[in-house]
Amino acid sequence: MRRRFAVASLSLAVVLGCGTLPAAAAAPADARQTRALADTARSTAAVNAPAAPDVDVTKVRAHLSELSAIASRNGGNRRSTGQGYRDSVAYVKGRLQAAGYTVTEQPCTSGCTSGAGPNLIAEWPQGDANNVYMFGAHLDGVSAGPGMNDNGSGSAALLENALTLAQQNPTLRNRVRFAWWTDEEQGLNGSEFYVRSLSSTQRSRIRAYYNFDMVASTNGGYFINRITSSAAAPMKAYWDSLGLRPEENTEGAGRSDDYPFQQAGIPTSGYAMGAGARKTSAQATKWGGTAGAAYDPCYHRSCDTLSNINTTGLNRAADGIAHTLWQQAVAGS
Ligand code: DTR
Ligand code: ZN
Ligand code: ZN
Repeated sequence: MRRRFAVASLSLAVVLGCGTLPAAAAAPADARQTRALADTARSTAAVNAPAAPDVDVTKVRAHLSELSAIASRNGGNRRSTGQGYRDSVAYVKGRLQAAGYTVTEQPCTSGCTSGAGPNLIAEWPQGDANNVYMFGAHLDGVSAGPGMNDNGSGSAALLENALTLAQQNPTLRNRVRFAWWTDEEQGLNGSEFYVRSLSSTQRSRIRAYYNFDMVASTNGGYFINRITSSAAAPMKAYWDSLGLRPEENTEGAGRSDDYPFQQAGIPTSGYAMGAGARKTSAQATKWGGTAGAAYDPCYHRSCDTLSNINTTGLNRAADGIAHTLWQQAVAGS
């Protein structure tokens, strides 16, 4: 997908005050404030960011196949306390390191289930470290099954985005950090530990956190967390450009790893296609699928396998992550 987004440059013009803040410019103090605002906007938002590359959904599916094989070798699951989770961490870490990332395993030393494996954090060493855009997904699953949609889907879409960024290596204006969380299924424990581990200065550098949990539901919808927020704007612009008419992720509110960031006052958004809640008839008319049935009929079940993946939805999420990352962090002309 290689489109230019008029909507992004329009809203940037408003932020920069291109002819839109005349009153503020009149008084010297306000002029200083206006300049400061413009400087902030210039340092955080990409001006004419180049179009994001297409993220290859075949490669995203290949990561899912690896996670599926890992579950098969380890009793059929990737729960945070098991070898299936630790092998998942090793797989993602190995791929990231081979691509040139600085990767950190963060042991969860409080609040996690006893024996839970670590969070995995990877930062691309380019761009302004004072302006961090963070993208995360939980890598653990439930005990009942291999957890392909929940949340191999978000984990794999994120991994292929990280590898695509490394391969393209564009000039970055802002910093990009990726996270794969442990122990989400027992209470958002890994992400909560991470947010608690940050100093207030480190927290204030995170301009937005984007979460990806269940982005390939077979009877899914197109949901965006905090859809009207400015953090959500590039996520929404991309799905709007595909004519998907996304809705607020009401089902997932407070139920995934964006919540600890939100509670800490960090802007959040993300994509989801839905879990155990049922699709309405209006949604089935808009998006197709079965009204009255769960968005993901295999939610937290043993049938959450490779067959439980909506490849079209997965592709749209992976490409929208790239669009958002490019808009927020890649340098423009
Ligand atoms: N993914 C779920 C949390 C969850 C429940 N409903 C939704 C809807 C959309 C996204 C996420 C969720 C879990 O981890 O169990
Ligand atoms: Zn989940
Ligand atoms: Zn779950």
